[in-house]
Formats: sequence, C-alpha cells, structure tokens
Amino acid sequence: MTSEFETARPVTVAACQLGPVHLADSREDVLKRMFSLLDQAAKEGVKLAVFPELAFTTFFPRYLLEGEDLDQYFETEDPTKGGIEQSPTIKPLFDHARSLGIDVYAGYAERSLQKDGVHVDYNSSVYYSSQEDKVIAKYRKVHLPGTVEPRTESGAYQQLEKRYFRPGNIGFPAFRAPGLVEGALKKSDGIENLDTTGKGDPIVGMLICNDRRWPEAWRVYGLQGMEIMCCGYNTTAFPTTSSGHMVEMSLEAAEEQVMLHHKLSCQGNSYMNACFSINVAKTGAEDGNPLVGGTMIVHPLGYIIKEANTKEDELVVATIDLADCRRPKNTVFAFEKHRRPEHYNLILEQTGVVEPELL
Ligand code: CDT
Repeated sequence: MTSEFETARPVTVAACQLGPVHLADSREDVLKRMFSLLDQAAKEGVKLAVFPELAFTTFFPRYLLEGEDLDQYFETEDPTKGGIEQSPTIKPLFDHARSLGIDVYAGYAERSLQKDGVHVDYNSSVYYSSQEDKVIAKYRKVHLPGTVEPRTESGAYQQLEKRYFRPGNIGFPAFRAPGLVEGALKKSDGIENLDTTGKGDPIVGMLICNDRRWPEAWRVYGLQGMEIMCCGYNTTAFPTTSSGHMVEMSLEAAEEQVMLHHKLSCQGNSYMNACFSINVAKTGAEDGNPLVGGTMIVHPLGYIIKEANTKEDELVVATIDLADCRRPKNTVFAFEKHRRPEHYNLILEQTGVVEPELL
C-alpha cells in the first residue's frame, strides 16, 4: 500500500474488547482480565493496547446512585499527589503494560480535585506511554449523552452521564506517542528545511463513545494530522426514544441498527480524516443490560481491517502502516488542502436547527 514516496511506519496495535463487568465483579477481577489481554497482546508484538470507556467498572450511569454508592466508581486525582498513575486501581495496569513494553489507552471515571476540597467529575481516558512510564495525554468526554434528571416513566432506560459528569474542558488535543514506530524523525535530528509531515512519531487522538458520532470532533483531530484514533465505548444494544424507551422493533433489528450506526460513524470518520481508528467495546449483557459489540480496527480508506466476533473479552490485533494515512491525502481527496472554512461558521456558532422560512 505504501507509495514510493512514503516510508513504511508499521506498528502493531490491539483493540482489547471487554465482556460484561457486572455490579458484583471486583476491580481485582477486572484487572486480571485486562492483564490477560495484555499478556496475549505481548505475544503478538503489540505496541499499543486500547481498552473501552469506563473500562474498570460496570457502566454505572445506567443506575441512579448517590453518596458512596456513586463515589466508589470514581478515581480521585489529586494534583498534589501525582496524577492518575498513582491510583491503586489503575497503576497495576500501567505497571503490567510497562513490563511488556505496551502503551495503553483506558477509560475511567475521573474525580478531579480542585482547591478547597471541591471536585469536578469527568468521563475520561488517558494514554499511558510505556517508554516514558507516564500518562502523556488525557481526554475528557465532550459529548455526554442522557439526562441530568432520571427518567420517570415506567420502563424507561436511564442514561445519567449528564448528571454524573461535566462536559470535557480539554478539547481535542492530538499528541505524539513515542516508541511505537522505528526511525521516527525527532526535533533533534536537524530538520531545518525538511518536510517532516508523516515522518515523526505517530499522532494520536482520543474520543470516548458518543463522541465518535460527531464529525466535528474527528475533524479537529484531523486538522492536527491525527493518524490513530483511539475510542472506547459502552453502547446500549438497542436504540432508545427521547423518553428512554426502546424503539419498537425486534431485538435483532434493534441491535443491527445500533451496529450500523456505530460502524458508519467509525468507518466514515476514519475515511474522511484519513486515519486509522481503534474502536473498542465493553459488550455483552451487564446484569441483564445488553451492550453492543463491534470492536474493530478501521483503515484510513474506511474498511474494517479486523473485528471482534464475540461478546466476551477478546483481543483484536492488526499491524497497521501509518504511511497509509498519507495515501488519501496525496489524492484528489485532501481535506486539509481543499476545505473552505469561510463557509463553516454555523458549525461553530449554532446548536439546534434553524430551518429556512416556510414557503
Ligand atoms: N456511553 C455512551 O456514550 N453511549 C452512547 C449511547 C447513549 S444513549 C443509549 C453512544 O453514543 O453509544
């Protein structure tokens, strides 16, 4: 696939799909499952392992919780005590990854301590670099689905992310991940007058679940040259109405529709931004609540390279060549060159729809 003008930049990556995490499952048990996926990944030469959204616990925003019942799901980050790397729940995962030389993306519920004991909660993910032995990037989910107040109609499905989390305040910052590809160009290599595009360490972006349905989010990363999008999710296996009821259709048809929209979002946006994407589900039924699967690694040309075929813990591995991100950009489709931002103001200014006047 690499054109004669591009240098191959291969890297082996893994989507670490998790099966259900039930209310009764201990953090230790979940960590053991994650270790086992990392061990398998190491045997396959994986350098980057991506885990789901809220990977360490059940998807708790489906429950109305308060006090300690809610607090137990959060990782407290006290900037005076070192960041998330120090969490007793998460540190063992990073330590294990480091011993195997694997980078990790993982989602978790972040309780960010401010001054005076106040805290702000986010649905977050971090990127741990095994070469640096530290978290080198954090993302806070921007597009929070659901409601602040619990739905009251009987039979309504709860999705309380808007209640438990604040929208992310970091935006969509792409970053470079060191140590993943050999021969990556560095600042110190004497690069004056050299076109370094597509020659450095991989450029990575992070999204969380619902964010993957927003082309704006992908594009902001696309404009930073993002080459690998990491996205973990917990997606209910049936579409719901605005009142939280399942759209009337058979369970099979419902799941098929959810899967279609998941795949359209990841494949379409990977194609439109010329990037690979590693999309990772927590799946199966968590205490009877079905989550869709669909874990997959997508190519910059939009096709699925590899996908999961279970709803259990499963490793999906692919060796991807980042030079393939250059290929669409060297054709007539080069979004970064030919875009017309002078016509895109509405996207920045407006929420809601303003229809043209009635005829
Ligand atoms: N976790 C998450 O963001 N889930 C949403 C669905 C929420 S409404 C059922 C998603 O976009 O997959």
